[in-house]
Amino acid sequence: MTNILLEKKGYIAVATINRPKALNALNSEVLSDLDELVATVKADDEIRALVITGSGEKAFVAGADIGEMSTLTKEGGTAFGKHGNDVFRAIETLPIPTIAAVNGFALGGGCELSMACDIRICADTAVFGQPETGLGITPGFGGTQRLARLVSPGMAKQLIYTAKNIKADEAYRIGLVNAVYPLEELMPAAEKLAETIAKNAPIAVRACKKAINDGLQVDMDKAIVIEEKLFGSCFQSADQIEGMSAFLEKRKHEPYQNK
Ligand code: DAK
Repeated sequence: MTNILLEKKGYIAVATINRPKALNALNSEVLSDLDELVATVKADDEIRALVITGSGEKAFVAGADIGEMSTLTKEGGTAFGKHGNDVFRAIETLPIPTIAAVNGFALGGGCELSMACDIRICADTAVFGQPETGLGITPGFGGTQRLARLVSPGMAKQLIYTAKNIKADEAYRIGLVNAVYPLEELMPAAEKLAETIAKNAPIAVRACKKAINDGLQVDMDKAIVIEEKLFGSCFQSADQIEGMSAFLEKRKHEPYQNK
């Protein structure tokens, strides 16, 4: 991958979008690198949680690449939007949990990338926004859909219609991020969170992600059935047997094996 650094640390991995000359803006090459990131993470059974961040101290991702988009035709724009939407959906549906560690500007496609992750935490220097209507376009990588689902529809509409950015404290207030840290504490906090997740039984964690994501798409009667099936699927796994045996034997469970 030309524009993404991937570092494995035990059972977690940290992917850093690394295109500093354009504040990590998403051009077609970065989108293709994200395709490769998804494939790499999916193929590696050792990775139990993924952190996504941006390189440098200024930006997570400052949006889709405006230079590349500026000359697109209608067909080209649709194709670019589809590439972004497909890869963001692939990130959203990765079996393992994902954490966006937002270290600065998360504008347009950057805000959308963070919203394709399961959990967002940010630095106190972070800035979020969907500036697209100010550029003559709509959000194109899922912003109209994910922002309206994550915060209230009214707040999403205000942010998108006004194209106004918000700072970290406001992002926290509206529930867009789970926590705000001083910049230097962001990555340690993100990695600690990922490690905490990675210590739990991976089969169960993945089942929880699927249950929450799939269940949110259907009515409660169907959602509960989704949970029932995923709950059942955990039984007779080595980790379920060990976890429950350890409780009954009043001892700490052995490290979970993802089996
Ligand atoms: N694209 C390309 N280059 C960018 C960029 C971007 N989004 N953001 C920053 N850069 C580049 C700048 O051009 C500059 O390059 P040089 O001039 O040095 O060559 C370099 O990064 C540093 O940026 P600045 O000099 O501007 O740095 P400042 O600190 O002064 O300002 C800023 C930082 C983040 C406030 C500013 O760079 C900024 O406003 N950037 C643009 C933010 C933005 O509007 N982002 C949203 C992009 S729109 C769709 C598909 C996708 C999308 C929509 C539709 N369909 C197909 C339907 C997605 C849209 C977006 O994401």
